[in-house]
Amino acid sequence: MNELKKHVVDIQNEAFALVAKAKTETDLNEIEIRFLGRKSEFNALLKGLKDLSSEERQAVGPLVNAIKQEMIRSFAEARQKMKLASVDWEKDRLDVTAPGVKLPEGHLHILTQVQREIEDIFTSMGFDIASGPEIETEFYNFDALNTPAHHPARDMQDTFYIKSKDGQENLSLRSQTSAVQVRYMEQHTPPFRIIAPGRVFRNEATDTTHEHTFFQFEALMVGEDINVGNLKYVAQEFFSRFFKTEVKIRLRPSYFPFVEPGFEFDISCLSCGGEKGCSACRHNGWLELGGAGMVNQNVFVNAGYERNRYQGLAWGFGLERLAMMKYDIPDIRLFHSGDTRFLSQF
Ligand code: FA5
Repeated sequence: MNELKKHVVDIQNEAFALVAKAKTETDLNEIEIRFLGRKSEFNALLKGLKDLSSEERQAVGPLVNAIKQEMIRSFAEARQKMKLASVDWEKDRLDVTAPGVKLPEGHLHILTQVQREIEDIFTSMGFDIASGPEIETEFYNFDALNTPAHHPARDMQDTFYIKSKDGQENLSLRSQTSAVQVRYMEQHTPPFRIIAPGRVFRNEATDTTHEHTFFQFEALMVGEDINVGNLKYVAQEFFSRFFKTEVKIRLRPSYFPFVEPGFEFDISCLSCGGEKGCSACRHNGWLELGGAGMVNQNVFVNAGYERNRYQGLAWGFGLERLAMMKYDIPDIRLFHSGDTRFLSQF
């Protein structure tokens, strides 16, 4: 029995000696097959254990198994050493000071950027920011704004109506941010100045300048001595800062039921400065921007104010149209297209 033990240890020593001398992985593979392979002497010894008496098996079995594990470990260790020896430390060195790979990152949508810019300019002029719901009652969207059910001006804006569950309220997707006016006035006493940016909806066919879902912002300034001069000044200041160039303002008489007098609002052409006219302004020197006017006294009464106590100015502009002018964007439908080739430019 002792002879068998000695023989197993001899095999182990021989294997270890050869492993120590091995130069390449191929050498190691050969030695491994010779000592631990299916046809190896060691394997035959292992298989032969079952023919021994149980006492003999108990005497040598654990030793043979331990030696097998030792040999397996020594092959793995030798392979690991060879691998480390083959690394070119200079070439494969990790330069921890090298700049990393920049991952693509998201950014604010161009309309959000423009909206924030508008908010910054107005808040720096002392305006607060107000908001109202996108699903609006007919009262705030039309009636309170001096546009009752039978009024022909309702046809100016094609509205998406919504059936309310209880049939009590006539709900619609608001067609203009002017809907915020009376909501705000019911809660506040003049003097105040606010802007109300937000999403509006109109049931209309889309083209390069019309969307069914778009953004507007309303400006509303109410006090005891507000006049059209304030409107012109605030507008001139805003547009010059927004477009970063001196802009002239032109008001043309127009009609909106909630203002009196009412105006269409033009700014001098950004491309030609309004001097000579160009293709951007259809050769007339002016760009049409939105509606404005002095708040109709009926609107104040609907908000609970005393008639003729206050005066106010109001205007409403399309946010996309402003962004299109500033960044020379040819088609309004690009904003909501989700096309990253467009969006990543801003
Ligand atoms: C109004 O919505 C009035 N509430 C504006 C107003 C406010 C007048 C306060 C007086 C006092 P209008 O329907 O013209 O007006 O729209 C105003 C602006 O919204 C337009 O000049 C345009 O810039 C933008 N706009 C209107 N319809 C669309 C549309 N379908 N797609 C994109 N922008 C639009």
